[in-house]
Amino acid sequence: MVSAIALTLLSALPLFSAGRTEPSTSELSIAVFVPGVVSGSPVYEMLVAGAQNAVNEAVAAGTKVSLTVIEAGTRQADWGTKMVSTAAEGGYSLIITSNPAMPEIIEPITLLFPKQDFLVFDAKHEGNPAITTFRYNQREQAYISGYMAALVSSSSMTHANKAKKIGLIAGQEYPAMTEIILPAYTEGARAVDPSFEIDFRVVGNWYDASRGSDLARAMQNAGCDVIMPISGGANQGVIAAAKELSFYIAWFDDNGYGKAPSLVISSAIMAQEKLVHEQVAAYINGTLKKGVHTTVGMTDGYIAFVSEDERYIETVPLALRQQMKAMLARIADGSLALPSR
Ligand code: RBF
Repeated sequence: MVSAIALTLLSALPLFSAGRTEPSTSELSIAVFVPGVVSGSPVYEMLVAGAQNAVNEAVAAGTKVSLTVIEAGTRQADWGTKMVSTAAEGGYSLIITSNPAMPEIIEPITLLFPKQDFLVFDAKHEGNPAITTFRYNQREQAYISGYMAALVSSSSMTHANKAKKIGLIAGQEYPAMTEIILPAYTEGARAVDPSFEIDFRVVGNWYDASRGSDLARAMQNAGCDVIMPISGGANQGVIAAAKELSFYIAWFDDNGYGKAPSLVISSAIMAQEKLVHEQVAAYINGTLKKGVHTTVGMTDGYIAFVSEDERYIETVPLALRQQMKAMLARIADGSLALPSR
């Protein structure tokens, strides 16, 4: 039995059922299945917020729709059974989730519950009418991160060293990481200077902040002056190490300039909150295009670099910001094409 956890950060409590809801037949009931924990993971915080916003809006407009958030926890071996129980409850017209591993977990479940619709973000899957997927062009997202990281690492900024070396800490090794994010981060850095080396390390889970901190320390010791953490709750440990040892952070997924002021040198964001909001609203209105995959990116506004933030302007010198701006303009005008692999 899956437990639904009430997240206190969500304000519209009447819309958020802490336990199992028994919707009337005229009522839409939507579940957000979080494969992990929400707190500390930008992708999941945006997932929940986007769904909540869409439901709030629909309710304000008089539509009967409820939202349940289910945190499946960090034991990934349990996600399949937890997803089966969520579908077996039968009360949810739509189950929403997010991460590249979910379609494979859901695929066999669609055979058991053929009427159940699934909407999966940050994932790609085709050919199953019950599974709708959206992913972001993470080649663009990671390229712009690597570019800014290398600009800072090559600069005369206070905490930059002479080594042409930057780091990336991942929660786990998974195909989107090893085939898209890491290669594109490297590609972006080497566009600044081909001699850049990337120190890539893996936490082994998405929550161990003390291991995140240990890895970051070892990496700084090995010459990394900029580190990009993509490790969920373990990111906290990387930030703590950055504050203590003074190295720079390249933030990924949402705006992270507030995480460690004067040390966070970039925020390469995916507009997951906006996309989830739009697609859940489309589902509620009956206009969601089901059973198809869509990739969104920079030209349509779902990948962006946050440059209009005072903390970025104060931290990163003008000359570097101008180089970054010129590179972003080349992506925008099509002269630098970074199609997702
Ligand atoms: N990202 C997080 O921030 N928190 C997580 O708990 C998390 N769990 C993941 C579990 C699996 C199996 C996979 C494949 C990815 C996970 N991610 C997680 C990474 C996330 O999907 C995405 O790749 C990164 O946030 C970069 O955009």
